Amino acid sequence: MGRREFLLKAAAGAPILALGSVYVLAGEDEDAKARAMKRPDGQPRLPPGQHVITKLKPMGGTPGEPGAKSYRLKVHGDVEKPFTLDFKQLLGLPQEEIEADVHCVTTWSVIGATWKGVSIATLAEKAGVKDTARHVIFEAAHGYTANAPLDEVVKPGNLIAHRHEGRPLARAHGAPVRALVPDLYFWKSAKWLVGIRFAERDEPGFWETRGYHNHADPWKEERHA
Ligand SMILES: Nc1nc2c(c(=O)[nH]1)N[C@H]1C(S)=C(S)[C@@H](COP(=O)(O)O)O[C@H]1N2
Ligand SMILES: [Mo]
Repeated sequence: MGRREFLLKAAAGAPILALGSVYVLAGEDEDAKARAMKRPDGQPRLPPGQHVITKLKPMGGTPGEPGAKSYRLKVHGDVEKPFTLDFKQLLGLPQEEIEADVHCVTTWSVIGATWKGVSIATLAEKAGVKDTARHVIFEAAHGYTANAPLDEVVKPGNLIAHRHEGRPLARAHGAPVRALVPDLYFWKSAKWLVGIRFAERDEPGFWETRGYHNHADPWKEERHA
């Protein structure tokens, strides 16, 4: 397909073939609709500089162990009762199914996908987070980390997710378990999650030490430092 045809199809919202996978560039209509919708906090559903696509793009990274059987999640740091959960124990905690939008710093957004998992607030409560904790460090396979303020992580709508769109999470998207912090750019949502560490001091993570913004609010376009 030539560039012109590609652009015409993209503008018409037709499915296009990109890098071997089919993505629907949902088109300007969908962008305008999502921008006109308001969130409960009054912000537009689609943050500035973003456009809507219909499904997650696999954005890479080095996958962790795929098996649910050997999976362990460590909840530790500035807490009274650190603990480790296997996958079965994670499923034994109260499960939440939510609809959440995600916003990737590369300018795509997915609006209204479903996610299932355990609320990070549930894990924080179980661990007994100390008053001195101010930050959360997500720890993933192969040393990937992402940091975020405690009060923006321990709140409703943030999950340790193991299902997406009614199916187990795909390996490319972090199976068996990833973080989901939808109100910050998606790089904060660590895939192949192995630890949640509560910390007194901030600790900029993988992308935050490579030029990305430490906070990553999509409505403020906190893309780069
Ligand atoms: N462990 C790990 N998690 C990660 C990454 C990574 O490289 N390793 N990349 C991040 C980035 S930059 C993005 S945009 C999202 C992409 O998630 P997706 O591939 O499911 O779309 O995952 C984030 N989580
Ligand atoms: Mo990214």
